[in-house]
Amino acid sequence: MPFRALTAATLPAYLATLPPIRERFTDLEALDVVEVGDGNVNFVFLVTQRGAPERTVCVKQAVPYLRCVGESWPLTRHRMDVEVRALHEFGAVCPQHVPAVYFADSEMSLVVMQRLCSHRILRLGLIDGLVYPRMADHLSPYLARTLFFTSDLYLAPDVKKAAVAAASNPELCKITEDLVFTHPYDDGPSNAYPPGLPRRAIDRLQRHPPLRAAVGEMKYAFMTAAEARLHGDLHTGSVMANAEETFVIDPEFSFYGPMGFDVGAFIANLFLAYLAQEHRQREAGRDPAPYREWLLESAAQIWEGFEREFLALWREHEADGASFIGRDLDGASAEAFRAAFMRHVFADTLGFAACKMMRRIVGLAKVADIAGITDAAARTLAEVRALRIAEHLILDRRALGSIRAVVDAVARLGATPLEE
Ligand code: SR1
Ligand code: MG
Repeated sequence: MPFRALTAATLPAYLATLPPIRERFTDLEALDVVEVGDGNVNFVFLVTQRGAPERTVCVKQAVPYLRCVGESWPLTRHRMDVEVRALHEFGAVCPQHVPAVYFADSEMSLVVMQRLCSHRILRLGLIDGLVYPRMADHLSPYLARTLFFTSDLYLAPDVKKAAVAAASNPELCKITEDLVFTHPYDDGPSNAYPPGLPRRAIDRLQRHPPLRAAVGEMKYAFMTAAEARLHGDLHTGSVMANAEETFVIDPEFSFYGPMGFDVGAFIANLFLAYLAQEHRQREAGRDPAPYREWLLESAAQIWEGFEREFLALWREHEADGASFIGRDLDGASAEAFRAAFMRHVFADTLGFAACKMMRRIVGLAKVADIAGITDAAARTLAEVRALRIAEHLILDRRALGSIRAVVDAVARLGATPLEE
């Protein structure tokens, strides 16, 4: 069927033409459809049979432009093919944290998938101050499994190279190259400076050679280091969760890139939530300390759990003695390489986390955690602190020896006054 953009009114008739979807419903005349997409890129519909809430699916369609800007920003519909493939590949290695795909239509740039009925976008829950007790337990294996099983540490070299080529996603990567790694630092056209952000804080990003050089290194790694298949946009708006379950959604930015980009993206968003919650918790009449401690502890546990599980998968894979570096003649070299590899991923994680934090303050597409703070002074304070933390993380990414040192630094710099 040639492409046409669907609406809540036209979707039921389209679904009725799809045998695998038709059989999920017993009354196709009684479908309620609501468009719920609140992301920047696509349209999302929830379809439910009236009187049978268990008969429900989620439909996501990519239109040939960027949703949050409109038709003036054309964007390839190929992103839906990328997303569907990523959902299949991530679902194959981590089914408990990836929504099931029921049907995909490449020409219509559309996917029909599992509806997550009792789950909420994580960012919105965090803004409301909800604790997700399983979040770190779930995100760590998600990251470890998706990154390990798509890497050269697991795949045969020819299979991996073919996978890199098949996952090419140049248009969406270009968005990230511009919005995360270029425009925030060169006063680019897409920037949106917050009203209260002091000029000197912006200059610190844009006229500070050590920082520009470090961001350049991260951009180069993003563009060249095809280490593993990434989600590519793993912020807290790309996760749906409740107290028991966690699902990672929306991998339309997926491509083969540096592992630390996914880990760093998620941790960065927890740090931004941490900064926002000083004000948000007080505003809600609560002591901010316990919730903020949970956020930082979660960030630390996600890195520690990721590292532990990634290494366990790697050691298990090489248990027969065949290691990535070749025969381990002294019995210690394979472990030495693993330790060096994890130090590299850790430094990348911090560098990418920093870039993600900086772009969310001065660039297009802000995070509601901070941008939604209505008290102007409190918002500005969170923004200035975010930039200070980001600068420290990126400049000292190779010197910061542990995630515990990182969260200590976030707590310290996250308590600094506006004027320093
Ligand atoms: C132009 S799209 C803006 C942002 O939304 C997505 O979630 C990505 O983070 C992208 O950079
Ligand atoms: Mg998205």
